[in-house]
Amino acid sequence: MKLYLNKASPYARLVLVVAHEKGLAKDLELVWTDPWASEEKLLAVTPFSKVPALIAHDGLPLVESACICDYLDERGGAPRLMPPSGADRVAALRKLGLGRGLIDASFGAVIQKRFGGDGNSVLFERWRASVLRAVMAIDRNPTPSLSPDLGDLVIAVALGYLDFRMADVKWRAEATRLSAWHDRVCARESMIATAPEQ
Ligand SMILES: N[C@@H](CCC(=O)N[C@@H](CS)C(=O)NCC(=O)O)C(=O)O
Repeated sequence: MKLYLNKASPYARLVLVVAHEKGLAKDLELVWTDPWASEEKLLAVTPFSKVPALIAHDGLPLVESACICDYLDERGGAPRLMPPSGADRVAALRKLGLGRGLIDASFGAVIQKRFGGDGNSVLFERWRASVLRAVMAIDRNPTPSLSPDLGDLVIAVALGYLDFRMADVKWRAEATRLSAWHDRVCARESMIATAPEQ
């Protein structure tokens, strides 16, 4: 399988974390690309020129991080990162929704600042406010687990992205329990191996 990615993307990092957790990292050929440059090699795989994108085991492309994570979770066999049913699944979905929302809001704010021209734009302020509210909503939930399911991993990646790209958001002072959990979950091999870079 081929994974198209870059070193700063939280969406690509999530897919790579899942691959590590499922023991599939060794089966991935990593293709580093700049999605903003709309390179031919990436456009041949995805019409959106976004990372992550995967060439799956059948030789065909798969896009969108949620779809790729689902595919890898099934392909890597049991135990599943996404609980199949019951209260565990609902809890994982709850975390997944908040974690994905946090990635979307923080990535949106970062991109707005980079391409929107005016860092104080309405959209930037709106997404930044969502980021702060989302961290507090996650902190109000039961502490994420150190035997992480997919929801926990999304939250770990989302908070890592805040540290990487929005260091001015002092979330650790506001959410100390979550901060302590994040330090510990970041000691996992999957998180160390995928730490973001400029
Ligand atoms: N919904 C997509 C979002 C992927 C995404 O926006 N990736 C960014 C990098 S973090 C990208 O490639 N952006 C290039 C662009 O929007 O043109 C997913 O979950 O995979």
